[in-house]
Amino acid sequence: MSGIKTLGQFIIEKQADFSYAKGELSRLLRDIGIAAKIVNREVNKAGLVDILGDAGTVNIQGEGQKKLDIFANTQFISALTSGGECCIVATEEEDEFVPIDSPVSKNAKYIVCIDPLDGSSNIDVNVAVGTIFSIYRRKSTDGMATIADVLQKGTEQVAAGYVIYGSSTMLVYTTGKGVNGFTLDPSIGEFCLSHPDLKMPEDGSIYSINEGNYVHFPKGVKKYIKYAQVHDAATNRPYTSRYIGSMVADIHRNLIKGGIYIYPTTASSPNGKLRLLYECNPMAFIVEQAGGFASDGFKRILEIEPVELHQRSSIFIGSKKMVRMAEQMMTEFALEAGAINM
Ligand code: P6P
Repeated sequence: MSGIKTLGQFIIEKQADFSYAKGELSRLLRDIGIAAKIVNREVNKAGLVDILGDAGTVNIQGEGQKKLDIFANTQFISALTSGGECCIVATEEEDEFVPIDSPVSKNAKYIVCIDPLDGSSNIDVNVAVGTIFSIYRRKSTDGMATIADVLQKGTEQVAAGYVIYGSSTMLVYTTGKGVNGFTLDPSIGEFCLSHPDLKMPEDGSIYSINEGNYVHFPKGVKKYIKYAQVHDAATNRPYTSRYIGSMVADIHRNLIKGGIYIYPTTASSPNGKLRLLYECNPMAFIVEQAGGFASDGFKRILEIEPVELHQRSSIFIGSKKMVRMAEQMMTEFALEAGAINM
């Protein structure tokens, strides 16, 4: 095992970095890693067993649930329940938050917000999907944790991460001291450190957006897309358009190569499509820790005050210079429309 550092070894090694480290956060990250390996096993053989396709149910988002959505949701809730470090799970797949009330969780200090399987509509066509998670410390000090413990700003996160089930399976996470990536080695069943201290390029030439919604985009987004398509060698334009339809995969690629992912308001998603608590906040924490930036077009994602569990937001996330340019164009038109007072 010389030279290999597993996720478990890395977590213990870094545990000293946590100002309140008594091992709980380490154990919580371990629990998430275990569930990710179980989900990975099913995702990898999805074409061979009866786990493809629709579950025949609809989540609170009004989205048809895939069998793997339900499977992944169950696996993460089960792992977090038996691990004993989590007192509430807020998941995209459940209408309400899930209180964890088990003998081993009596003194649990952490809240986990999770999208168990993001991009699941891609599973049936063998495109990368992902899990996204966010970890907060509970604020309340007695009794059962409540919704107030869940509705915390993104700046309050103590950790965040994603798993990408792609050509290889990777777990990428931060505890606020940089971002590290681990690749699953199936031969030993361990996530092994493969991308230490990930840094997002400050600029890039990849833009990721569903241009099929162009007619409904805000003017600032339309201007940014046209800007991306202008021929200007000095600024590496025209940019390359890359949109997988799986946020984790698009952001992971942009994290490594540089780029911007945008999901703005559209006709069908007037408040944005992506969920603040378990998609935007964790990805924003990770990207900012790697040197990038995340905005709703006007305001830093991590500063948004959540008011309800399944709250949605626009998101512009990626290389800092690209996000700032897009914000500039959004603000230009917002001023015109009188939407904001500068
Ligand atoms: P659209 C998947 O459903 C998801 O939440 C993200 O992973 C992805 O980037 C986006 O929605 C795709 O949405 O409307 O472009 O199909």
